[in-house]
Amino acid sequence: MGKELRFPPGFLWGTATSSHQVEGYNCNNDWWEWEREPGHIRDGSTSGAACDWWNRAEEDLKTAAEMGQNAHRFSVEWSRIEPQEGEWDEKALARYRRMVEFMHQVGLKPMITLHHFTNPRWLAEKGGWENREVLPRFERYVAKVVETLGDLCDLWCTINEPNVYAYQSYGAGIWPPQKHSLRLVFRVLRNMAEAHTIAYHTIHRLQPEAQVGLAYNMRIFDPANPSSPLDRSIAKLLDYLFNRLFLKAVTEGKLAFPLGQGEVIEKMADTVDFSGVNYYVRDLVAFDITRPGSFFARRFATPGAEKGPGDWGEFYPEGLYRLVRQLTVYGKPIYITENGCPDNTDEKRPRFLINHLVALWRAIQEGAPVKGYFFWTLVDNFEWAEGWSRRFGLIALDVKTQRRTMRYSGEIYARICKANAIPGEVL
Ligand code: GCO
Repeated sequence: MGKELRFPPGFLWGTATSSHQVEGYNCNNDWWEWEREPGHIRDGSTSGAACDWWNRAEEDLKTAAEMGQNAHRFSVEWSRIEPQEGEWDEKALARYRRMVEFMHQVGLKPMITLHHFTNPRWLAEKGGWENREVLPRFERYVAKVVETLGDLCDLWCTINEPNVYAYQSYGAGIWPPQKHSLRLVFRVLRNMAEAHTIAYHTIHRLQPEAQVGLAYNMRIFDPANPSSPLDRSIAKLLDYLFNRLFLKAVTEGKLAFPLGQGEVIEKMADTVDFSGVNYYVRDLVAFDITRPGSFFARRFATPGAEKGPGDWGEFYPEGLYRLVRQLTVYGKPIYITENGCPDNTDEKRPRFLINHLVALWRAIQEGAPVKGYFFWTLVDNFEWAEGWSRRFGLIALDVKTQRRTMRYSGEIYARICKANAIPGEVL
């Protein structure tokens, strides 16, 4: 048994969710239709009622608060509040207001994500994120949300994981609109960087005191053989393309190659008030001449290391320490906007959670300005193309009955949140 590891006073402890994955019956977005076509979702499932959050959010939020959490990250579903272009669903907006009011009632500070992978169908039909017309449309939507909820929230993530969205939807083509073109990946990323910039300024115009950032997915890429210059170069390239290129744009204000040709974009510089990072895994990277389509990279987990199913990657708690240390150079407050693991039986999650928090604690001891941690996720939810086959919750969900069962990892997290520390006996 070790000595307890304390976190700074006022540290935010939460969980993260996203609208389509939890609310249920989001039938006006691009995922809803796509899920129905055979072959798209691994287990043939659909989001359906999801966690029935549209009706049960309060029940789950109450549980989160009882677990000692004091914050919650969630997303607003664009297709719910603007089901047809330019037509607002005031009832849906009022529902979000009630949800956020409830968060305050039970002591959860809200962090709102404005775009988390799904798009209104009308937007997708007009070319979605490929089409620059998305920019004024996103601006109008963001303004509407901030006008409606701004008095209740001052922590905003504009876009969740632009890098993952662009790659899965336009590169790997395993998410709608299922395209395979690197050219489109970079076009979408450019549009997202501009949309982020516009959202940043729109939010600040309406709410000068707001804290605006992104929830940005970062992965550790280490050379499989550190003494091989080729492995090292490929690992560095992936790190640059995936982890740095987009953040460079929104901090330095210019589109470096291959996002652009180095052009400076007006008002894009310094448009993050905090660094939000979603961290899950590491990949070892080896040069592989047979894989030109994957930047000549073969990616795998350290032999013998704990990893997720399929191509999920290696669980590597030290990576959280390393990323937080890297982000410290931006000089902004840091939030871990997501961290978690696919584990249907909860065998690995308790250790995963504790080890990542120990790594985070170490970074904080060394001066990293980390202000909060959001575990992905509270209740098992609809895992995109993996459907219900991969479970991420601290609480297990029986999808048919909507019954919730607290997992052991949930009990551990509750002890940590309540103590604002990792208690010695769990170390
Ligand atoms: C993400 C996603 C979540 C996923 C989680 C597990 O931002 O990557 O926000 O939607 O469910 O990451 O894969």
